[in-house]
Amino acid sequence: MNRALSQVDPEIARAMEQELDRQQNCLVMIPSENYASKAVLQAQGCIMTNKYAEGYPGARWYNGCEQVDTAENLAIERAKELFGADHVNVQPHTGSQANMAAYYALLQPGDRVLSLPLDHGGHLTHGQNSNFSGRYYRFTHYGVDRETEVIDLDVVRRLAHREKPKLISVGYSAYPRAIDFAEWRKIADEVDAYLMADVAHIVGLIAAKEHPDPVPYCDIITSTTHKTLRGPRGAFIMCRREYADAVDRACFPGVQAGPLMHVIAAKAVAFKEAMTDSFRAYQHQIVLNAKALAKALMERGFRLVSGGTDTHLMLVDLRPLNMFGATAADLLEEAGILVNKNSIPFDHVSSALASGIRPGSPAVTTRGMKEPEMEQIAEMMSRVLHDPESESVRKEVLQEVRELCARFPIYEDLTEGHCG
Ligand code: DSN
Repeated sequence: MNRALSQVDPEIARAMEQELDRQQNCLVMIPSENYASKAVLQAQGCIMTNKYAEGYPGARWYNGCEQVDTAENLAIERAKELFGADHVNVQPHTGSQANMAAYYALLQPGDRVLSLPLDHGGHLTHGQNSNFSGRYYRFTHYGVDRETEVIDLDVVRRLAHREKPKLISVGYSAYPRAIDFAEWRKIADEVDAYLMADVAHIVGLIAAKEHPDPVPYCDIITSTTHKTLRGPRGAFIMCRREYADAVDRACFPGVQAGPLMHVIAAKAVAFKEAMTDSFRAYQHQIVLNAKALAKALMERGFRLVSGGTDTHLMLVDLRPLNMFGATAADLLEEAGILVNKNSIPFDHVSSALASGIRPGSPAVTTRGMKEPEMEQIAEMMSRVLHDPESESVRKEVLQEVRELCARFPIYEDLTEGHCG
């Protein structure tokens, strides 16, 4: 029972050790990834994983839930305080399941929904054909404008009046511009639709008031906890008081059964961390760093979709370099820089190749990097992508990345890839 992981399963222990090494020695520019604190990691690896707790605090289907009730109540109360929400459900296992529960709470199969499609920056669960959302609900999509590459609210308004959706979805995975939720509320009210925000990416910025607040304007808000919020891998839902019962019933027993109580405990820790001045300063720096990176990339000739960013991420259009996003991501990985390929609006190639990449600043900002390092990263990215034939350039950059990473350790007191 008490043997160490490395004794019980040396192969997994070794993979974790190497993962720690990888995370320490590369630049994570994937905007949905981050480094959770050691406290969050410890909570996520705790004994609450052993407990079944279907139901909600004070009303469980199993006995022995006193301590997990404490954890869940703390998570709920902290999230309510952090965001000023009427009601919070912290049980969704993932962002996709939070969205599934949100639709389940407010819609019937076949209801109409208006959303941004995946290839313009939305998410699979925003009505993609191969996803449950596209199968069970009737989605109509608005897109970004071909010229400005931002969402044109006049187009959204016209579509809303034509389609009369039951729910309008706002909030995205690959859209670099701020969202004016008050304007979206007006459109939703004009057609008597629910307004739902999926803030999985920007939730940390919202908590720190670095992005407009959806809470006063949206009926329901879904989010992950592991991106800019820097918590454990998971999700939660906020909603207006009148939808509280529907949301709770949708999460359990609607789309999930046993909640992951160890992850809920870690969510409580993350919400507590997000109430601190240092978290607010971190979110402020995320935005400064993203803007600095965007500017430095544009100065080196890269075209950014919509001309820049207001948030933590940006989309780089690689068509002028005659390069696929998939190729760019592989070249950069060889040089120690991790980005993800990403379709750009009106892309002519498949999403498996994609014409863009989606760099972001949350993880490198957690390491303590600031504007000068963003300039250095842009310079290294430029050297790699402007000279794709040169293996020696990638080797040189890899060496520089290693040196930069050594100056900004991720977990000073962690020597194995786990906290136990
Ligand atoms: N996979 C997430 C992202 O990278 O944005 C969205 O679910």
